[in-house]
Amino acid sequence: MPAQKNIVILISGRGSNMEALLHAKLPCRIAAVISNKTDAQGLETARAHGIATAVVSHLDYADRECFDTALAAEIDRHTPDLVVLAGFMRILTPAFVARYTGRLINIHPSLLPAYAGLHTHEQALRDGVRVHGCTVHFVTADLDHGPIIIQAAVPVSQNDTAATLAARVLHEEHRIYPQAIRWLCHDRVRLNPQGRVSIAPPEQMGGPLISPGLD
Ligand code: NHR
Ligand code: GAR
Repeated sequence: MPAQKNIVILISGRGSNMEALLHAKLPCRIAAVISNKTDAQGLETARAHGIATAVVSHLDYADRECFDTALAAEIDRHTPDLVVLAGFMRILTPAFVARYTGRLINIHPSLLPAYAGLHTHEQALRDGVRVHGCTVHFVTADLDHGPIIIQAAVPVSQNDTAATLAARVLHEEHRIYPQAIRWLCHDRVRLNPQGRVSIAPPEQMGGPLISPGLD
């Protein structure tokens, strides 16, 4: 058996995606959870699971380069094979991203490339899309435009608010993030030298979603 990979999770807040990963019994070791915010709720949850935690506050650094250098130093103490952004809210510098090429992933609450950036659910409701969702992707310097690993789509109802839509998307985030990480732990998914995602066969094709449903 090859040695288990180490993963480091970066959070900024609630940490429900992190918690889904803790409960998923992944074939890897969660070496640490690091937050850029001292008051992130997810830190408590991680500690309750006996996982090492650290805070690297962006407020303590003069600029993004200095913050990212300190963050990388804290991450590297845990010699991670994979660095996982789970509701992490700071844009990372190109130098940071380059250091972890092929080992840095994010979950984003939209069907990328639609709705990069913040307030994705409000944007989707404003546009009147009937299908929305979430995306796990490799992180590149191009914000929210890195190569896509897995996506989940959900229907949008005319009665949705940003909160009800966010909850429907979040439920799927908690399903696809553990799956993506399991593939990475088993070396079934990788970022190839052409900068595209390769998934080792057999790939299971997902089903269609029609929204609103047909009569
Ligand atoms: N960094 C790079 N280089 N590339 C990506 O794809 C990244 C990234 C850092 C974070 C997550 C992303 C998301 O899923 C992510 C992807 C924060 C912002 C943002 O505007 C945008 C996208 C994402 C995360 N952050 C503000 C900033 O000035 C701060 C906002 C706040 O603190 O609330 O960094 O959506
Ligand atoms: C999740 O919906 C995640 O996709 C999103 O924030 C939420 C974090 O929830 N991430 C971003 O918007 C990144 N900019 P969590 O802290 O409970 O996992």
